[in-house]
Amino acid sequence: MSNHLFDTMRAAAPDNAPFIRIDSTRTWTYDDAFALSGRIASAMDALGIRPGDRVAVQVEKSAEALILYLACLRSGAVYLPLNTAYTLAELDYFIGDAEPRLVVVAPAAREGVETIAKRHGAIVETLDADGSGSLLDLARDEPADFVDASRSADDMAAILYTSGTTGRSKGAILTHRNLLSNALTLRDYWRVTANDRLIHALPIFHTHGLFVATNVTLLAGASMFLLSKFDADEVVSVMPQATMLMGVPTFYVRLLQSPRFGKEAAASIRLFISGSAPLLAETHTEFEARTGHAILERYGMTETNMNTSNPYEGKRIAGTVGFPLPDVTVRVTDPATGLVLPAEQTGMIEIKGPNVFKGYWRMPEKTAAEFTADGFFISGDLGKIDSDGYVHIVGRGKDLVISGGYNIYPKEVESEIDQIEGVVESAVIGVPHPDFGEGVTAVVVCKPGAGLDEKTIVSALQDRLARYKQPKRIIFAEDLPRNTMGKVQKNILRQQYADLYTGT
Ligand code: MCA
Ligand code: AMP
Repeated sequence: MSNHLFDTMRAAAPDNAPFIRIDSTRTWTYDDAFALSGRIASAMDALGIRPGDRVAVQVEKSAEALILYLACLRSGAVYLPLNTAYTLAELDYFIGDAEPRLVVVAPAAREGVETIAKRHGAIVETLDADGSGSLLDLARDEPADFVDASRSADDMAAILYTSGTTGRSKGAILTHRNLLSNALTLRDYWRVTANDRLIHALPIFHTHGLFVATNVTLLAGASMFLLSKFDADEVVSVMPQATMLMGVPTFYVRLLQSPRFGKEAAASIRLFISGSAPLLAETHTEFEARTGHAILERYGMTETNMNTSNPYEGKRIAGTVGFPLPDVTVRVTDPATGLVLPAEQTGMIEIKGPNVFKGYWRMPEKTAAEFTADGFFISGDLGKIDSDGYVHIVGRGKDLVISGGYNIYPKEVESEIDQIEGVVESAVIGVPHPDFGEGVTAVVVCKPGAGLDEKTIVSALQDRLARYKQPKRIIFAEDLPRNTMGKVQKNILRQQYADLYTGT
């Protein structure tokens, strides 16, 4: 029997080598991690989890949480990570849609989640940030030598939910092939080896922290410093022992604000990588001036894993996302005609390759709508490929805000605001924010005398939307600018409030 992704991870693990470094006294070797993953897989088997069952996980970052992901791969379960910021209202949708057999949450969240889980026929176990909880209690006495489920390249490994410009979130199905092919490509492209020590400060419920950072580390037999979250001070402290950092642009903006950060702190680092949101050219330039390192920017999506990367050797050009990865085809088409455009012309970025997902969970029509007839995934990003082959992302064809690397779909926020008593309508936009890149901003039209202010709106959203989706500022307006078709002109609003957070 073979397990497409996990077999390769196991084969890449060096004997007796560190995998997860928590601090100077606590390290998980590959052997430790694989043994616990076997115990957890055995415990899940005893709970009745079978290959193809979904396991939804909303827990704080920990070594045990990463090992739970490995346990799911081994047992053939489909791993479904959920942002810890999601409210119960948001969770209800994901659990109802994915119908997981098992939901793993923090002990403090058990009661609330159990009500939802029961309604959808799922069982609940717990895992806390310190590794305690009912799941590991069950795993403790189980055997470590689990017989891995047979999984082929085309089998589902994970479902990651991404919001949509219309309607509810869609679960992107990632197969064993998608994850393995992309991680091997990145490992080789970025020259990651068993000698590397990655600073892992990203959340582990998204592609960046889960697949890019973790799978690449595993497939190189490298190790990682697992930090619970990004804290510039902590990152600078651990840096002298590390060789790589992966982050969203906000990481680099915040590092540059730290007086402790500079050439000396970065002396042992061989590679700084940025992605998930556009890295400002000025951040790239300032970082290079301060440290001598050109940040390597790459471009990906939940549906496709990573598509392009600036080169390891060769020029890393600020404001570009580099070249298509070796096994990925990237093209730019005319959004009106679908015809492929020549170099330097801007259009829709489309992607094809083993990295591209299998489809949206139980949404065949939505899946079909996002692929071209010849099998390219339509990214929704506007860009061009220059005459040297570098890909540039120049805008978004989709109504999306990216704040600190998290995606926020305005439609979702607008429909929550519009339900508030006294609101006539709203438009949610992203405008430049010095820390988060874009700041979620709502322009709201109220009924006369509604008596709404910023505070009442924010508190109405509290239990409905994750904190990072909530507007940082709310602006009240008499009406929204519309074009002759009646469509709200968000570009006008973006221009009007462009200086809201930067004050320039
Ligand atoms: C936290 N807050 C945020 C964000 N994060 N608000 C807007 N955008 C955010 N990203 C809220 C907090 O709840 C808090 O609210 C207030 O803002 C300030 O929190 P702060 O302590 O400054 O935030 P933090 O905890 O330091 O987090 C900021 C962060 C974090 C480090 C940038 O958001 C982060 O790790 N982002 C990475 C996201 C990521 O991994 N994206 C990859 C997606 P209050 O104080 O009012 O309660 S994968 C992807 O995009 C594709 C595939 C790709 O290409 O990688
Ligand atoms: P997600 O839905 O979280 O997978 O986010 C994917 C989106 O993030 C892409 O469609 C892009 O719009 C954006 N993105 C990711 N990496 C970059 C980058 N390096 N530069 C600009 N945008 C990026």
